[in-house]
Amino acid sequence: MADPSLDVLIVGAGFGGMYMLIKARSLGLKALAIESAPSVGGTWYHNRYPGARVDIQSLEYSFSFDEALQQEWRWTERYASQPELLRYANHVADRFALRDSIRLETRLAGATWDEDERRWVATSDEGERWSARFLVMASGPLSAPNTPNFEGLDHFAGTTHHTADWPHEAVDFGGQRVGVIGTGSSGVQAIPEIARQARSLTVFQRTAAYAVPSHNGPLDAAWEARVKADYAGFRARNRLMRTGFGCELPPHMVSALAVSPEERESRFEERWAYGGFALLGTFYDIMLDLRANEFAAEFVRAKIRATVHNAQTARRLSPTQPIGCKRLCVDSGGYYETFNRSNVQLVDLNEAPLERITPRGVFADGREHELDVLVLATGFDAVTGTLMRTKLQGRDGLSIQEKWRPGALNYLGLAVAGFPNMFNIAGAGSTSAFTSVIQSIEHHVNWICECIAWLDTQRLTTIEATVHAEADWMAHVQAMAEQTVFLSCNSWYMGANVPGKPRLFMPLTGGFPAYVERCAQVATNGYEGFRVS
Ligand code: N01
Repeated sequence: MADPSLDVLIVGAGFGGMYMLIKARSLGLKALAIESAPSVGGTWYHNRYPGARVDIQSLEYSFSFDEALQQEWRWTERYASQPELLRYANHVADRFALRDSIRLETRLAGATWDEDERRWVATSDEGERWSARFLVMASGPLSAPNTPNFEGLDHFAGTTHHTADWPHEAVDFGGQRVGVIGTGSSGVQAIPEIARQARSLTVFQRTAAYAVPSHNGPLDAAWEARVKADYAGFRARNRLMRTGFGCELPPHMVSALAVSPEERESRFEERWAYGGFALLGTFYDIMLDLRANEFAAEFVRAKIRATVHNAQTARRLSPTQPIGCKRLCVDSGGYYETFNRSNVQLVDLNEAPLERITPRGVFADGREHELDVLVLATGFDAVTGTLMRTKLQGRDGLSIQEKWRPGALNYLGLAVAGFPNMFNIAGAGSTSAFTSVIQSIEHHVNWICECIAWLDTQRLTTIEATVHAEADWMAHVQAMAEQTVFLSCNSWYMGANVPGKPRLFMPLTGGFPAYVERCAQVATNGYEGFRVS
């Protein structure tokens, strides 16, 4: 017999799930979070490969909802490492006494909408059952590892690790011949660390990455004190930014096409010296106009040529797609310098495709590269992957797999027509992928909780996005993407990294403030675009 007393079942106990639990409790709702891992922390529990760290500054990539929390937590570095982020997640769980409402090592097997009861009935893979008025999917946009179907992978006689599912015991690369496939954010972070330890490292690259320096180091105490003197104001200024972060160095509202080559260069240099995503804000049109974008792209290519000694390697490491079209990689380990090491070699899979994995290594470039360890830094079945691997059934038996066959249909990034009382955190159709995701999580959870409180006040039991509102929202997401350079490359933003996945641009590019305003309008207008009963 399902427990009838749950108001909210939350799937996931990363930052999204934990904040949802905190807010749901504050409304007096009976909530439970289930988490498949043996720990809270979500992405920061699983992605513990060497070099893993956040690509947004720690003072901005953290919760803002509680003044005491943000004052008392001390980040040690400008960009926090994975172990520190995991400690922070655990601190949040303890500080807000969440653990008794989190069921660890519990995986959602499926959930079905019961129309008669107007509740979700969910089961775990161990056969536990819950019934809940609301189902909140906080399972994370980057939580389903993508393992390409390489011929022979199962027969590799050495050890294989995926960056997104890294072992919890230390991996010793000392004396080992290591291969890394993949040069996105995870590969760019892991490669320098592995190169320092391994006997040899072979990097198999399909698409060259733009990596910008983070200039990471100990967190500047004076900067921390200044931010903490008015943390609420700092957060508020960040919420006005298109990305929800970076208020101390906002985008320069001048076109890259409108300045002299000397000014362009010196402005790029300033941002390069500052580090991180700031480079993309050197001119306002870098992500809007391919000509402006090319100036920024060429600036980074020149840095690659100046760094990498071997001209052919530098050429292979130089990306050709627009910069920022795939997520920019923020480098703390000296990514390009790594290719000057004598124990590192680069294999360009465009010149020499990866044919198969053999028991002894990788067959590419017309020969076998012998390896002891193979690291797959091949990313995620992003945004939809985790839900698509779950048995979710909405109204009239509609499965999420059927619903999302054409792509991740949604309204406001928060709801899906045909799936009443189900909400998504940091899902497709929201701006979360382009923001400091914790700020997006806070916004989504606040919106969801206000919605639940409103339903309760109105004595309503169900809320569901209409097909019409969903279609309009999808058209809006596509129209916004068309105004940018984001459609000019194959990225996980559009599902292009997973063979067979529908190509539909998933995140909203319109900027965080406009998105927040639209969500607020919907609520103010009595949840327009939703059917309530
Ligand atoms: O994954 P990716 P990621 N054969 O998809 C290659 C966040 N993140 O884990 O580009 C050969 O970016 C693939 O090649 P291509 C961040 O949002 C953040 O690195 O598809 N190669 C690519 O090079 C990020 O964007 C941090 O041609 C194959 C790589 O594998 C997101 O997670 C750190 C292949 C995958 O790159 C994903 O990053 C890490 C194949 N069959 C992650 N299939 C921070 O800094 C894939 N590849 C916070």
